[in-house]
Amino acid sequence: MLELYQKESCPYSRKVRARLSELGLSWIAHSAEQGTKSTEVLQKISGDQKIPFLVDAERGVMMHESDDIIEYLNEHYA
Ligand SMILES: N[C@@H](CCC(=O)N[C@@H](CS)C(=O)NCC(=O)O)C(=O)O
Repeated sequence: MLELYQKESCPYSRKVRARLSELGLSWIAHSAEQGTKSTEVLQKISGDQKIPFLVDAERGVMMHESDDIIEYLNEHYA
């Protein structure tokens, strides 16, 4: 299952959410609002609190950068 650390208000997150929807993929949204458990987890697994951050556990892939995430989705899920 794809997991996306993101925020509703973040334009880069919005771009990734839009592509996930266009591709009809199932994914889990983790809201990385300040002080939440999701933000703690994000810090631990990515080393910072930058969003969007994609986790594709099945492929063992984790990545920052909205354009890179979209390219990855297009390559593996389009
Ligand atoms: N170039 C990045 C920009 C991402 C970005 O600036 N995200 C903001 C939120 S909209 C953020 O995480 N800021 C906090 C930080 O950089 O630690 C992308 O396209 O994903």
